[in-house]
Amino acid sequence: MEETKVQKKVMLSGIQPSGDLHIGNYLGAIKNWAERAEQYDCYYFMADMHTITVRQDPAALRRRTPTQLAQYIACGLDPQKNTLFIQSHVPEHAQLGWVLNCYTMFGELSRMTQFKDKSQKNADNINGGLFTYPALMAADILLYQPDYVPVGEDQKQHCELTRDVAIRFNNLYGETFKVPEPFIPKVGARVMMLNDPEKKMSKSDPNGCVFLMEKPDDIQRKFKRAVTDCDTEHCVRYDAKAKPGVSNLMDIYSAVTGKTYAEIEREFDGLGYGAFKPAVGEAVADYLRPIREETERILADKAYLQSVYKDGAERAGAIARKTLRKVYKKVGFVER
Ligand code: ATP
Ligand code: LTN
Repeated sequence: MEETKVQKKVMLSGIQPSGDLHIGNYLGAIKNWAERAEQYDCYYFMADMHTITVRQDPAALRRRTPTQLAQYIACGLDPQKNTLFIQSHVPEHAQLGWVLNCYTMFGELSRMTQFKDKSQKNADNINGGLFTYPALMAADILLYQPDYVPVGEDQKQHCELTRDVAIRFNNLYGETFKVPEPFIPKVGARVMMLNDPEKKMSKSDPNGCVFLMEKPDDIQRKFKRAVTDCDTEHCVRYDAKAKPGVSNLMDIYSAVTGKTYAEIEREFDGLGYGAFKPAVGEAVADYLRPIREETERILADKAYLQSVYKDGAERAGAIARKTLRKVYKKVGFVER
């Protein structure tokens, strides 16, 4: 009997190699990628073109991009089964990015909270790229016609803009883009700084981050020092509003152990923060150990990494070219 081939759904996401990956990036995005790598047809890339919206040290960027690839693989993304590539290796991202810039409104871009945050942090370099960045992100996504975009909570707004741009384009020119959905985890979608639980953990603000490559002792030290809440009860209880520090630690602990909030509350009943913080530190250090060791092993083989990103760019390029050709035709560009 002839086997019917079921078309897998497509997932796509990217992370900027603008700093070392931290547990926010992992729990908000990569964990979801890795857990679904078998079920979906997956495209994951290093968003190097996005990083230059903020000044980068070129040597550091050149080093971080393949390191991030090694981390993707170490987190469980098999390059045979997933298309892993570097954004700047597939020129169609920039090409579609330009087209979509012309279908993204000034007002829409002005409302993006990431733009507002980053222009505040980089007041001396509020460049055009920082402002129009969501149009490039829309291109990154729509080129591959994905069903889902697995990201952390902070990227939801950009994903919604992508949907609006896709719908606008489809309405003007007929069905061109699949309209994708963001895929946001239930736990870990917004990991907060350990030293300031009111602020999102962010690569460009390394104090308070726990990095994937950190050694267990350093991880332990950061968790022991984590800011908890100055309430009087001192008990481990989930309440994101009244107890943001402890709730953040509970999110992290839940994500790495699979325990529910109720189970965690029971486990630390009567023990207080003094016992809870080192327990979270230990759980995170244990969880990250194999990822760090595997990353180090993969990083030692430069030729392998090169072969992965070369192959990835070829596979990604083949899909991207098809979509771009369709778009160019629709808007009226003459075929070469
Ligand atoms: P930058 O400071 O350069 O903006 P970042 O640390 O905020 O970097 P991004 O490259 O913007 O990280 O994000 C990569 C992915 O990780 C995105 O899907 C984003 O939603 C997710 N992510 C980033 N920070 C967190 C966080 N604190 N909690 C959960 N997910 C996060
Ligand atoms: N904007 C994202 C990174 C990013 C991305 C993408 C995520 C660039 N292109 C496409 C998902 C899909 C960020 O800053 N975290």
